[in-house]
Amino acid sequence: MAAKRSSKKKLIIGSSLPQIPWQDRPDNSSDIVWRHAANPITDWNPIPCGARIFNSAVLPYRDGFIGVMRVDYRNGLPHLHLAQSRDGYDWRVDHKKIVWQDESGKTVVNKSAYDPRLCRIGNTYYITWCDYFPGPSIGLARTKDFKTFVKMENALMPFNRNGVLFPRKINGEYVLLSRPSDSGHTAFGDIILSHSRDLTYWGKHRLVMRAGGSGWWQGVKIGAGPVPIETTEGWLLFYHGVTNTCNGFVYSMGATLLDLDHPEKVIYRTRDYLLTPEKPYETVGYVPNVVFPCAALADPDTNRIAIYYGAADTYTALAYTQADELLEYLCKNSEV
Ligand code: BMA
Repeated sequence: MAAKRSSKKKLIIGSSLPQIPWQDRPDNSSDIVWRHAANPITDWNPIPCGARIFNSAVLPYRDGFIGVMRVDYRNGLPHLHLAQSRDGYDWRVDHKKIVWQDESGKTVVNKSAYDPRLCRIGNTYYITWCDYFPGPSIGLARTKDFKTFVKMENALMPFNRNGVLFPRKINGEYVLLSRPSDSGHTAFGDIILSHSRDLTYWGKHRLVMRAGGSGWWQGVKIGAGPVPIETTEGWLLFYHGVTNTCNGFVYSMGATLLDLDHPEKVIYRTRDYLLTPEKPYETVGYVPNVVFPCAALADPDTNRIAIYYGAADTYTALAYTQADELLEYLCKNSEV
């Protein structure tokens, strides 16, 4: 799995990541996105207090990787736990949940927290997640050392899910993607973005993409996945698209390319899904038929991208793609 260096045109903007988790596409596959052969990388009851770890966030940190994991407890409530890994596959997950403090250092108690995303802006790491306000809303916290976590003002009020920050300011402002929803298993949802100068007050809301399109896989609702990857061609955003069946929702993954300076402008959007529940760990579990991407690692030197996704609300799994092939595919197979 050692990274082979490549002479391909560099598309991804960012720091080299030679230790990116990686497997070449299997010889018998022509898929644009392919699964890690040893999926899933977490199993049922992974830590004493936790029944399942899935829909989790990962970033490179020091000489390995750091994770903010969604851990669902045996009482059904989700919480966020810190995790560390040398290789991105084998995770040491803290047995205690992350403790937040407010700006004055006082402990903040959360009823629940789920679907985290982890975003580095400069030397600060921001966590966004679905917070209990009451009702789902976008929680926001920062840390510099993964020891002290400052819970900031909630970015957006209920009901809202899938808050995802861009990894740098755009035109001098922070930008946050989100998906306004209801308090339950929302049967609608579009991706919008909001701007802020100080990460406290958010406004200038813009519609990015609506659910729907020519296929059914993203017809009910869509939501941003991992933190967008900056490329020379635009922001590459993986997202989930949901369809409804007689047996309930099915969550698949697509991708879109957003304009670098005006990310509410969609350049391309996948017509067909890139990943849909097929494997037993995706089709069978606590909630069957879910693939839910929450993190992506990218290596500019090789155009490699590793995507972490939750499978069946039970497992953590990995998939891979090549940025150059994916962008070409997006261009040729776009809704837009
Ligand atoms: C969504 C979120 C996700 C979950 C998905 C499928 O509404 O709650 O955390 O993976 O449903 O159950």
